[in-house]
Amino acid sequence: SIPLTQRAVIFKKHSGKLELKSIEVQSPKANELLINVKFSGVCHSDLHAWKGDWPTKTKLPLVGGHEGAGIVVAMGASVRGWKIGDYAGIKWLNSCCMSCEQCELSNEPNCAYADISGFTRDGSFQQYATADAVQAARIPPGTNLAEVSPVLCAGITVFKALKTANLTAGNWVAISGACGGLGSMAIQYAKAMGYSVVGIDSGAEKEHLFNDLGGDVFLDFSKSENLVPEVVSATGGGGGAHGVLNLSASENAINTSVRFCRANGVIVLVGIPSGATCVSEVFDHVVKSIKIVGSSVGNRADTREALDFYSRGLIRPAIKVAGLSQVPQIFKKMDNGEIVGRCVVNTGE
Ligand code: 8ID
Ligand code: ZN
Repeated sequence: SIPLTQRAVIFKKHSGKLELKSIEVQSPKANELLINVKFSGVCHSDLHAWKGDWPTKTKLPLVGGHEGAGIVVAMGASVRGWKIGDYAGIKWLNSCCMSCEQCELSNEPNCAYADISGFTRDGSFQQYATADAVQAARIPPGTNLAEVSPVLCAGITVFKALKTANLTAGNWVAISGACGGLGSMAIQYAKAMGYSVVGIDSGAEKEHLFNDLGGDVFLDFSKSENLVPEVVSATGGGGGAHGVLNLSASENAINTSVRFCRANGVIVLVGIPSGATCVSEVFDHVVKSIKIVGSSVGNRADTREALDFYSRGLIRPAIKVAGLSQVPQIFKKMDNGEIVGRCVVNTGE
């Protein structure tokens, strides 16, 4: 049976107290599932939402979280194709309009009417959360819900970013922010897609994780004098990586990364440091004919495909599981760049 109240991490104002409180369980609207969230990943976007440091505004008070994996316990009258007991995922894109030009072209994350979990609506840092049944992720029965949760944002996002980089098997991809939540997934998707990986991050623990996950060359930004020639030489001297993913929340990292891309390569911007601008020297940009493109999460097909990599054992999220009550401590470590892989919270602890 579904309880009337539940545990949630909620905040009333930006950078304010993150309270573990008992709040009401919502009823699903006609188009929605009610999902008993078992585990939720903690994404750096949750930290941005708590700080309120992006131009778009969150709802307040807010329950954050958008990597929630759980079980369908109720659904609205117009839901089709789901049944009680199915495994389902709460994603960043909770719903979109499905009728605007962007949705029609399958660019669902770019819908102007997008409703965002843990941002414009309450998310997965609670035991029961609602999700539009059309956008909710379908997770196969028997899946390890703790392990799959980071696929629901980090996995989908980096998989779509790699598709956007438009590489060929054997190409080099440079990943800046390689051993945080997104990076630790990107290394594995990139290897599974047949690419060679240069990872940029810092510290011995992250270097160890990078090697464990099958990365090829690790460069420590805290020890490097100049990353540009180091990436160029690590990638065989052809002028840099064929593709660059920027997965860090560092403006400096972004502006360095545009300089180690090979001619005709693609730089994909994913991390969103507050107030940052991307600076690319026009001469270089033109003469090397590089492309700098943004990429925001993924659509339903990207979701299905990213989950399929996990189900087939091609990727294995590097998670550390903690209790829901640990969200404040996790945010603090994340702010200091100290998270190795992805932290996942158990909503029951
Ligand atoms: O759809 C999207 N575009 C999307 C989806 C999900 C997340 C965008 N994001 C954004 C987040 O909002 C955040 O801005 O991607 C960024 C990274 O999210 P994350 O992977 O969840 O963050 P993390 O776990 O804190 O990892 C960041 C890594 O970057 C490294 C850190 O050491 C950490 O491992 N890093 C930093 I800070 N500075 C660096 C630098 N100068 C750096 N790595 C390389 N060079
Ligand atoms: Zn996220």
